[in-house]
Amino acid sequence: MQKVLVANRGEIAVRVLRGCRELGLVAVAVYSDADRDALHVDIADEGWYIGEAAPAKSYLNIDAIVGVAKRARADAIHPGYGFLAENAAFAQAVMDAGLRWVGPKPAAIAAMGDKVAARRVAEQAKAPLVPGTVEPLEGPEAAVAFGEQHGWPLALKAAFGGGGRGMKVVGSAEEVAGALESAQRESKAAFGRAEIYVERYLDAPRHVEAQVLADGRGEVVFLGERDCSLQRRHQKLVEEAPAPGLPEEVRAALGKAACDIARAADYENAGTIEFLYEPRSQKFYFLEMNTRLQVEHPVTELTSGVDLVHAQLRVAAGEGIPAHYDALAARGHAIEVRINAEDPGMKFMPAPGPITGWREPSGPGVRVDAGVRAGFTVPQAYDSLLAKLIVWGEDREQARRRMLRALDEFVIEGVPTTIPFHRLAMQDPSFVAGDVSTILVEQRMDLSSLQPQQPAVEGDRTAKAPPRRLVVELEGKRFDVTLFPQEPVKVPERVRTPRSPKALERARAESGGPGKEIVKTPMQGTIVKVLVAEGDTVKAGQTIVVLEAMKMENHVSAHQAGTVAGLSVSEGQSVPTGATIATIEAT
Ligand code: MV4
Repeated sequence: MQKVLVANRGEIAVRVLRGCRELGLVAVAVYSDADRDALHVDIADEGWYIGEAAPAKSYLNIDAIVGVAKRARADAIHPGYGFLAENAAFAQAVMDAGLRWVGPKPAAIAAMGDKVAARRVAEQAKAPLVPGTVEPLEGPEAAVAFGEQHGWPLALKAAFGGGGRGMKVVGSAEEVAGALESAQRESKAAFGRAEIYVERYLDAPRHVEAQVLADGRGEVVFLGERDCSLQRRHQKLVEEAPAPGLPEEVRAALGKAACDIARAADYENAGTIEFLYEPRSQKFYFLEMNTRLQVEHPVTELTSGVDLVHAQLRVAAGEGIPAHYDALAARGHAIEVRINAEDPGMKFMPAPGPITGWREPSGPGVRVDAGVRAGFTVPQAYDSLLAKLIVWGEDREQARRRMLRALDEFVIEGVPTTIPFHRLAMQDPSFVAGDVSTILVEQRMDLSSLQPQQPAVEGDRTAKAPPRRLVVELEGKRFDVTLFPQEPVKVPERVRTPRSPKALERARAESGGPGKEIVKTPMQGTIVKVLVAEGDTVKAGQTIVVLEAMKMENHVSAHQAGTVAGLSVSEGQSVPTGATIATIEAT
C-alpha cells in the first residue's frame, strides 16, 4: 500500500490525509466545486476534482470516486465518516476495482446497518441488549403485547434508521397503532424500508460508546470508552474520555461486550459500539454499532496514545495490531467540543458563509482538528462542522479548565459558532460534577443567556488577506501557484435588512386579526394526515395536520384554542411554505 485516496472533505479529510503522510503514504484528496479552495486539498500530495457541490454529484458519487482512484493510481481508499463511509456497496465497488478498503468487510457494514440484525449479533455474542424484539414488528398487537409484558413506555425504532431518526416513544397501548403507522411511513420515506422494531424506553440514559480495533483475524482490542451524552436533537456537541464516574468493573464488562460483538460480526478495522448506560443500576445496553471512524475519535487518541488513523491504515495493509494495544490503560482525561457554523442563540441554526478571521488556540494539551481557515467560504451543501477543539488534562477538572482557556483563545469571525454554547456547557453545574445525560442539553441546561451572534466587525469590513492561490486544472488534476497580496482584501458583509413599515403591516394582517389564528405550513411538503374537520373544537397545541417534508413527519399544530373555521388542505396534497392550512377562531 503506497497511495491512499481519501473520499471525504472537511476536518476528517484533513485528519486522515495527515495520517497518510505521516506513514509515508502518498495522500490523495478529492474535491467538489464548493471545495476548490478547501484546506484538505491543500495539505494533500494530490488533488482531484470529482464533481459539482451537491453531495450526490461528488462525495456520494461512487463511480466518480473509484474512477479518480484508478486514474490517480491510488491503491487504497479511506472513506472518513459520513458520505459513503457506511455504504456496503461502495466498499464492495472499491474492492472490485482492485483497491484496498480501509474499513470493515461489506457484509459487516450491511449487518450493522440493519439495526435488528445488529441486535441479533449482539444477542449471539451474549452482550446485554435493551429488552426488545430481534425481529421487525408484524403489527401493532406485538408492540402492545411487549408493552404489557415489559412495561411502558416503549421506543419504536426504524430497522434501517439509526442516529435517532425515526424513533417514536409510546406511553400506552392506545398510542401504539398511530405511532407505528407514522414510524413506518417516515422510515419508508427516509430509508426506503418500513421495518420497525421495539425496545423498552430508558429514561435519561447516558450515551457511552466503546472504541474497538480488529485485525479481521480474530484479534480485537478495546481502546477505551467515550461519553457522548451532551447532544441536541441527536447532534453530539461534547464528547469525553474516559466516561466520568464509570466504575472500573463496568468499564471492563463494557469493553468485553464490545469485543465480543465485534468478533461475532467478523469485524475488521476500527469500529464503535454504542451503549446506553444507566448510572443508577450501573447497567449498560447495546444500542448500535458504527462501522467507521467516529467524529469524536480524538478523545480516545489522547487518552489511549493510539493514533487511530495509523492503526486503520496498518490493519488495512495487513500489518495486524501491536500486541501492547491489548493492555493500554486510559491516561488522564480528554474533552472534545464541536465548533459548528451554527448560532446557538438562534436554536443552533446553521449559518454557512465566508470566514473572515480565524485564529486557533494552542499551547499545552490543546489539539485543533480543523477543516477550514480564514478566507474559506463554508459551503451550504455540507454539514456545519468547522473544527473540533480537543484538550487533554491529567484529570477531568484540568481538562475542563483547559477547554475554557482554549475556547477563550479561539477567534472565528464571519460566521456564528457554537463556542458560546461550549463556554456555558463547560460551566454547567451538572457537567462540572460529571453528572451528564442525554437530556442535559435539551432539558436541564440554562441556555437563556445565549444571544443571536452579530457579525464580529461592523461596517466596512476588511480582513488581512491570506495567501491567494491560482489553481490550474489540467485534465482533472490540479496545480497551484501562490500569490501573497500586499493590500487588505474586502470581504462581503452580512447584512440584515430591517422590515419596512409596509412589510410589518402586511405580516400583522396575515396573522388573521384579533381572535383568529391562521395555521400555515412551516415548510414545503406533502400533507399526509388531516386530523381535524371544519367546526371541530381544538386545544392550544393540538395537531391539525401531519406534513411530510425532507422525509420527516412534522406535526403542525394550533397555537390557540378555538374552532376550526376554514380548512383548506386535504391528504396527499403538496403544499408550498406558508400555505394556509386552517383558520382557528377563538371561542
Ligand atoms: C433509546 C433511548 C432510550 N431507550 N432507546 C437516540 C439515538 C439512537 N441511536 C438511539 N437513541 C435512543 N435510544 C431506548 N430503548 C434514548 C435514545 C436517545 C439518545 C441516545 C443516545 C444519545 C442521545 C440520545 C438522545 C435522545 C434519545
